[in-house]
Amino acid sequence: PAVAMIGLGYIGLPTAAVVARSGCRVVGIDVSSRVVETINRGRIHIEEADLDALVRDVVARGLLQASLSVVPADVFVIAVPTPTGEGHAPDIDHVLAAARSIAPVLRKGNLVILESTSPIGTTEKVRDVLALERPDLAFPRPGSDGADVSLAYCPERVLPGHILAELVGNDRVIGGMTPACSAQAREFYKRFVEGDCVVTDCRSAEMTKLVENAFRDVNIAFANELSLLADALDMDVWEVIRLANRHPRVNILQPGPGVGGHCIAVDPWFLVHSAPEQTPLIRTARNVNDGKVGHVVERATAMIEESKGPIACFGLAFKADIDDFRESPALAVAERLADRFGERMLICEPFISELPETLAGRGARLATATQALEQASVALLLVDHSEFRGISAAQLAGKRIYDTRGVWPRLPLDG
Ligand code: SAJ
Repeated sequence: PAVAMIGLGYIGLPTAAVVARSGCRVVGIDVSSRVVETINRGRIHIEEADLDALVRDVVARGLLQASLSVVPADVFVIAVPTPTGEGHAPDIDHVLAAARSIAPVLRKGNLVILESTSPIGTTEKVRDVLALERPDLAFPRPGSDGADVSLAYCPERVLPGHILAELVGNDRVIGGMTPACSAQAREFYKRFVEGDCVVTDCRSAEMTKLVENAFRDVNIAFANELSLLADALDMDVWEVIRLANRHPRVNILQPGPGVGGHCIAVDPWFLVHSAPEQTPLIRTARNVNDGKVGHVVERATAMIEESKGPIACFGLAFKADIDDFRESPALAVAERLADRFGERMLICEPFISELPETLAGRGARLATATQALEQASVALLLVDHSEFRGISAAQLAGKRIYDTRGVWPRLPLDG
């Protein structure tokens, strides 16, 4: 089949490339002319392992091309951002705009798939938008047969850094508007997915995606709460979690400076927003994780006030070995510390060549890990990038240390 991928971001581009590799002709549509031009040159605009070689190959073979405008196709896949707005309310404007953009080229027999993480009920809203724009076509409704166009919600669930492997290997939830829609969508995913393609209805699929990320957020919040408790009692949270996880039915995730990225820090709000009264735990987990930044700033400030000389901050990204700074707690901590101590701060971040203005403007300087370790009297680990994991006890000796990720060797001087 001919496939149109709407949105060529962190999910859309790798998915388009993998679908193209399976032998489909794919046209990727994006609103950014820079993105379209980059891909048509066989290049990529995001950082993701092995994606550059794959895109170069499928573009060279004529299987993938990018375009600013929507073209007719057999399958339309929508993978556009769904941010939160005022009061953490979900914003599905990009999804509805994508639906409007494909409406004019829709034909009988087409399949429309929504992959964007979305509040429960969004696929039905997409259907209503399409039905309004195309009164000449019959769209599916649960419990009735005979639609001209099929519609399904099939959430992406790939981990940044491992996207290409997980796109193929992970199980996939296929939520059709009707069983016939599910069957058609399943056939599409079977072309490139080696994991199981499990069929359900679209609302269950929408909720499943949100639940997966909320589960992880709640588990990390538990770990972060334990880290506050351990700090209050002057204990080592990493040691306690490591030991507790030796129990066959306990699996606690790792504390850190907070939860970042555009998924786990955002999606649980979609659930809270759809039933605020019923979701105190999910909301509290969000607040615990967001609150961790303040705790780290407070503890680091106390340590910095007791010392003189440069302060080294290791990492700004939202997690290890990633060039993504969206909702990054590490960046938030560094910015808040820079308000008071900017002139003393040396920032190590292997994924940037220039500091953001929020830090540079407050006097902070970019440094290599070696430079920072030579000069600093306080070392603050915010992101466990591979490069920082290798820092030795000898390199840290004589400094005040705050390791928010629990990866550095423990020293007697540990804060
Ligand atoms: N984090 C911790 N402690 C941990 C694990 C993570 O503090 O033990 C922090 C990270 O440092 C980071 C944040 O959580 O700031 C999120 O990182 P992550 O690696 O947990 O997840 P993401 O946001 O990169 O990707 C998640 C994944 N969801 C799940 O694992 C349930 C991925 O499979 C989803 O596809 C993705 O969200 C998405 O797009 O929704």
